Amino acid sequence: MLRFVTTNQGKVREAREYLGDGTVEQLDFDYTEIQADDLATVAAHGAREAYRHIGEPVLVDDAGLFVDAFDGFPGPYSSYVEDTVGVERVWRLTREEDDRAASFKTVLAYCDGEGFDASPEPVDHERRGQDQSAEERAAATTDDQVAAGDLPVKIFEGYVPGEIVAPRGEGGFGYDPIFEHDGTTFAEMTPEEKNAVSHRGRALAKFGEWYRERTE
Ligand code: ITT
Ligand code: NA
Repeated sequence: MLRFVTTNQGKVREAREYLGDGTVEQLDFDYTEIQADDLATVAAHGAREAYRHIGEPVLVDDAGLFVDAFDGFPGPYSSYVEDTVGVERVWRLTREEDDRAASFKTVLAYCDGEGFDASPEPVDHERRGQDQSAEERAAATTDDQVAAGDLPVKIFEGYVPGEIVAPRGEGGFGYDPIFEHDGTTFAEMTPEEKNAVSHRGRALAKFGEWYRERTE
């Protein structure tokens, strides 16, 4: 059984919607979120720690909201900013800007203690995501990768562009009410509708395809 390592029920709902009900179990383990300015480094670290803790296959999901006008802030600090500034005030800050473009990104990090076949070139995650436009970031989120480090960790990324708007909708979680994609906020979508276009849905799609082959 695959353990989805998160304290966030919303993420688990979306993963189940995507991967199927009986395939994932939540592991409510609060791994150490190291201070790093990119999601993949944080997620890979978390996956190793969670795997060492439980000794079974784990999937960690580290996500962030990147506001273009703020050079990608809050990005890897999205959780902290939600708790301190709050979603409503992120909207009010962004409202002052002419450019309200933003994007969501998810990094899934998988670890089962084994190595991986045909590993692609390791990515220098420290350098990624900085000084990049939304287009460049989108282009950078295509391939799965193996993170450098002691225990092998496989990385899958998902990205979705959108715009920050006044809060609308009751569904979803986190920043969903202020994130609009194609005229609809994520909080106005059903979980299936959100998964069909979201950062997490895209990352889960790549992961799911790969994982089914690995476990066949
Ligand atoms: P875990 O680390 O335990 O998985 P978390 O909620 O802290 O749970 P993240 O660090 O990945 O997860 O999330 C960063 C922030 O972004 C946090 O405030 C989330 O609520 C928010 N977030 C993540 N995915 C989101 C999504 O799909 N829609 C809206 N907000 C999201
Ligand atoms: Na977190």
